[in-house]
Amino acid sequence: MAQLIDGKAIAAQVRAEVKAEVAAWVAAGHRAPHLAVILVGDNPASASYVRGKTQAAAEVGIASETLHFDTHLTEAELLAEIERLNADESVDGILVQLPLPAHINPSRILHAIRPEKDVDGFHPVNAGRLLLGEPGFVPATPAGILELLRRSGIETAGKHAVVVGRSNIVGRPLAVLLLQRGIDATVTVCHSRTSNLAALTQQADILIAAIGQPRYITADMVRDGAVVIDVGINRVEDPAHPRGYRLVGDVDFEAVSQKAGWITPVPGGVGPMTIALLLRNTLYAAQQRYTYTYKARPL
Ligand code: L34
Repeated sequence: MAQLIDGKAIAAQVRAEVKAEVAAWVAAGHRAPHLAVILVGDNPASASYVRGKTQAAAEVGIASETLHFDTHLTEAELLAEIERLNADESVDGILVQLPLPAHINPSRILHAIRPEKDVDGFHPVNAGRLLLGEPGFVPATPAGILELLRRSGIETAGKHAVVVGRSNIVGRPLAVLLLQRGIDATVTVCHSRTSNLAALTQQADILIAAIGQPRYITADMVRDGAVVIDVGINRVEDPAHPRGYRLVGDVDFEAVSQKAGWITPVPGGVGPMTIALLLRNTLYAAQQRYTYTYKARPL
């Protein structure tokens, strides 16, 4: 039976650290860090994640505002809004919640955010810095996964990490982070066109599932004692549930938790870490500290 990696508890610890640092920053005479979140349209999941972000910001003393626009907002209008926030000296961090409506080109929007305010780390300048191992903003979900491993005392050096998924938000940046000096994993990246996926996942000491398919990773794909990190947040219909749906990950938790050594639950795993690390990035944006480094050894 796997040990649970309690993302909810670890995220609370990170938030407490951010809260203390924000308090010290403000006590030193600075204004509170300020995050602007842009939400376009009415995707209920996006609205709920954004609420989670602004609520968590308030709890740690970060000022935030949500700019909520109708789904018909044009790309030009959104670009104008970003230009306004780029120029606003009182705004430290800008986040555009994804996905955007189909008529808006997400790259064009993300490229318009000043890299110094890009707390999501999605701007090509920050992506390039990450690739080169230079100081920059690291996307919150991959950074959160590294914190989960580090704070659980899980060794990464010399381990075989298998990342399933190659998105710009999770898979790719995570693979690059795992290779970073001080983390020192050996990394395999798999995706929808990988042949014989199971043969690769079975070799993982650390298996990260970021596919976006409910319960895609089954027990036969996992090595005994492996560390399994489930990034998926899939809503599946469940009439028995008060909300009419249930959240399940990309991992078949029930079966895989019998075999893995460590596992993250959904909900309560990676999701809360994404929010906690966004807050940390926002504090760093205010402090103009565009980096953090990971220690190879646990805290
Ligand atoms: N720009 N877009 C931008 N940045 C991001 O970092 C995100 N992401 C992903 C979607 N779009 C984005 C998020 O914020 C996914 N994501 C996210 C954030 C938080 C949670 C899930 C996804 C989260 O809080 N999950 C909870 C359950 C929430 C619920 O009940 O619905 C959990 O325990 O997993």
